[in-house]
Amino acid sequence: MSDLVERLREIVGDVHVLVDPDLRAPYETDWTRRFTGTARCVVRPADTAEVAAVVAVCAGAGVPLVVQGGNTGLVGAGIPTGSEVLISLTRLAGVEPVDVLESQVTAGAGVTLENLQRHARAAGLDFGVDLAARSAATVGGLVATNAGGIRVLRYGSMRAQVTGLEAVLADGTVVSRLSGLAKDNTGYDLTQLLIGSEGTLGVVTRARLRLVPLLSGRAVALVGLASTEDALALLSRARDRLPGLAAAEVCYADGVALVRSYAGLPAPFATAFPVYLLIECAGRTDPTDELVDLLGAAGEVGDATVASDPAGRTRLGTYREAHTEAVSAAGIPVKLDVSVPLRELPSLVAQLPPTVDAVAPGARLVVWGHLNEGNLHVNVLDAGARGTEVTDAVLNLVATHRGSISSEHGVGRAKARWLTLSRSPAEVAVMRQIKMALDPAGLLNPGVLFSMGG
Ligand code: 2HG
Ligand code: ZN
Repeated sequence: MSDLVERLREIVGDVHVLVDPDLRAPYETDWTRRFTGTARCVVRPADTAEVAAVVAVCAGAGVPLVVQGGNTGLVGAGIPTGSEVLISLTRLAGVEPVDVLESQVTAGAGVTLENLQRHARAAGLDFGVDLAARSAATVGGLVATNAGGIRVLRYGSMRAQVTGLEAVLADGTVVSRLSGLAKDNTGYDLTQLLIGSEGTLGVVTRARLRLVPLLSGRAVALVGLASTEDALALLSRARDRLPGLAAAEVCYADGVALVRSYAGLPAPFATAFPVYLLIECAGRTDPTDELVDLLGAAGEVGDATVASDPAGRTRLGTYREAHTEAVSAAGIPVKLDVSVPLRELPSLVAQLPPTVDAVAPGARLVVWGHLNEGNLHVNVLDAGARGTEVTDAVLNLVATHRGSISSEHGVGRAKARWLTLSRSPAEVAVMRQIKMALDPAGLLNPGVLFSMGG
């Protein structure tokens, strides 16, 4: 056994260094099965001190590292390429008692979103980020990718929830800022720099997180509409008239049909619609009436159904939330996650089918997303060997609409070669300088964000 593996075993214990290919396998392929690679070994440290020691040993040996949380990422950022040691942070699963006065909590990088939500709710509070992968996605991964999800409309993305971080830098140094001060203007904000850096600048080990009020009054409406324009018009009304507006999620007929056959769901309405909008309202009291009033007065609404009981809300939410699973059950998709200014959204939606068809005839396009942020999840099934062409065509189309090539999933390895469609040469140069300053040997997540040699 190599000297490096022996030293890693001394740090974390024999059983937490996985060398056997069968034991490594679950860490080496992503959830979609699209990204796969080989790690020298998988290391499972238990705490910050062990993470720091692992990083220091690898840095001393000049061995690159890949950092992984719940392995729910969608851009290949947590998957090794061959020579790396993979650090899995799932054992950093400790969470401190909720600080109700500050409305904050400190959680380890390995705490799942679901456990964090449960912990906050037990203290009468809630967490401002929610997404479908909640049972496996971890705090460290949410921070590293600046995760978005369905509540961005109300609470902002992960960046807005983090008041401080503890992280291990590329040489093993620990930086810690967990006091959670609401006001703190003392120079560069390293916390915000690390958020969304996709494991390229440091390994997040703990996060101090802001909590939000627990709103038990909830109502969900599924609305059938004729067009994306109508969905935007209804969103605009909802923003104006619904103080409790909590989410506005868009999906389309093809995706809903796929979800229905995957989940065995009935048609939501007697008539089929091209576009569906899921609107959620939340408040301290039941917001059903305000939602029903709005829908009754909105000329765009083709049909609508509203639920305020938990089972009914989940039933309606499934038409939207099961999209990712339904797509994955149908094949290995090309997954793109883009955003454009809202006024560009209808034309982007209209141009996507011919754009994909031109480079991958016969491929199946499934589109859904977070309407308020102009964020579309563009999934393409049956693209065969044309995945790169599909990615290239769609991301270039998005760039012509002044959009972003990654709205919430990150750049990872999947989009690294297209980074310049969203970032100017001057911005990329600054980003590279920051990377050089914090990780001069390029040991943290090589190939993520910046393409290798590019
Ligand atoms: C969602 O909003 C997630 O459903 C996953 O961001 C999107 O699977 C996808 O492409
Ligand atoms: Zn999303």
